[in-house]
Amino acid sequence: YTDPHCMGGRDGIVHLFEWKWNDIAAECERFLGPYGYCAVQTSPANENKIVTDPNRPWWERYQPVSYKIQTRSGSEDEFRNMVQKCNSAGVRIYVDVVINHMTGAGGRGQGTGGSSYDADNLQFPGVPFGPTDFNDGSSCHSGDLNIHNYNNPEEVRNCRLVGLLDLQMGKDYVRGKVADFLNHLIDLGVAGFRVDAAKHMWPGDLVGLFNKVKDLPSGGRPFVYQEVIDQGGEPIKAEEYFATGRITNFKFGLQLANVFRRQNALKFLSNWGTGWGMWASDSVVNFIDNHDNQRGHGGGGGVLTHWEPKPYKMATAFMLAHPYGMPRVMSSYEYNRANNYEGPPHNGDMSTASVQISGMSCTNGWSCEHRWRQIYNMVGFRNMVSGTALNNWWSGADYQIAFSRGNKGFIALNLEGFDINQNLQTGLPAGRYCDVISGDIDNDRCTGKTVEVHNDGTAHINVCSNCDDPVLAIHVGAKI
Ligand code: AAO
Repeated sequence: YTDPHCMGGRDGIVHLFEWKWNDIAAECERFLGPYGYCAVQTSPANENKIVTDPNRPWWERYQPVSYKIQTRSGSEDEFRNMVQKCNSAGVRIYVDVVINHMTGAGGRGQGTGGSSYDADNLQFPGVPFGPTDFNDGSSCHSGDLNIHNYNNPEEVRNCRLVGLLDLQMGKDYVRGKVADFLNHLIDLGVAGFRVDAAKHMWPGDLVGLFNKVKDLPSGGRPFVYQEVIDQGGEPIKAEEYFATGRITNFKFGLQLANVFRRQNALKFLSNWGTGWGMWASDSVVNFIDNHDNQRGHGGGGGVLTHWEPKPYKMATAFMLAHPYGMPRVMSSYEYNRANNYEGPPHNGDMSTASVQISGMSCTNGWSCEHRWRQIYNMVGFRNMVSGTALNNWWSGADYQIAFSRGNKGFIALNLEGFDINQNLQTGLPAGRYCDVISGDIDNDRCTGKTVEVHNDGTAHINVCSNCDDPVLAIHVGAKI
């Protein structure tokens, strides 16, 4: 479950949060394939509650009504087309699967696929699920059936997360219905799953569930990464979930936020990874921010987001240059930050607006961080250095570091108030290289800075200070 099934050497995931299936299909062909992303994490694909107060919030998609593939992102046919187009472009699809619960308690209505539901009576005929398929007072002893105490593992698993009706994943019938959904996604060509709210399901129940999930048509187990918010303070530990895949690493972004906000020295990153108390490299999916914590939901705020572009780009460059773990790049949309519930850019009827592209940028409210040069070029860097170790670590001051990746790539980062101006060992073969942070390689010439590497692998490295992009990165794929 830990193999991401990436096309040779790639390993970058982009979370195209709230994107429509037709737009993802187009993006795979015109950008993600050509620029070397391994995979897309999509928003939940199954039918969800239509929430009108507030009006169509992004989080309505985390309230399932059925496992029919019909949401604001599109129909099952559009979903199937997206997976086929992306696979043909060498880009895998991982689906965000919300399988711990159904809608919030109370109320009745229809979902985005037209299925009715009655949460008052725990009736979800679109699956079907009925009252005996949900945890109740016999397994949840919190009094009001909700989770209040994260220091009580039984409460966290058997009670309701923010009031969401909690499925009994220990029941074979429930596992069967959820497995049918996951197997249907595999039939459509999906390569893996982001398991929402995994902390709220017993690890043994997830083993029982995935035993019912088939191999991929191409062979091997689906790639699974489980959302478990573990920053060290609770009895539930992310490593409890290793039998069914990787885990989302919520320590990663918080620690890098401290460093790139200059609250902890850059030079201490010399042992980044398990040396900082994090899990093994092939057990994690790492990220700077995610859809929850970029808006203050989930694992607390405090992370860097695209609203702080300078440290965000630097931390992302570091994540992509460093060999530890599998990186996920967040791709967001703009919204009034006073209303953190706001859904994606939309048309008058609240349907999701298609992404408009102008040059390399998205224009109509989509942030498209994955299309920022300093980010997509570091995805290219990461692919080029795949499989090499980190060496030639250098630190010229508390906030100046540089390192190479085998004889394939070299990066320098500067958060001091003075420039890096040094002859450094790059580990690279002699030649002229384009700095892929300040520009691109275009018809065998650099649109940004050029770096001359001498026969002994050294080069004069100059990195600005107090500038927009105090990072320099070169690799053998950007040699002229
Ligand atoms: C909405 C409304 C609710 C309403 C509900 C039902 O907002 O008011 O009651 O509908 O009608 C998303 C939104 C929710 C939304 C939900 C359903 O975020 O606001 O509720 O859709 O529409 C916990 C879970 C984690 C979860 C996170 C949000 O463990 O799995 O809460 N994330 C996923 C999705 C998320 C989604 C759901 C789950 C539900 O990514 O988008 O919710 O499908 C501690 C715990 C964490 C816990 C957090 C927040 O975190 O450890 O496990 O996450 O609290 O409750 C330090 C600690 C850290 C701690 C943190 C915050 O950092 O180190 O451990 O402080 O206290």
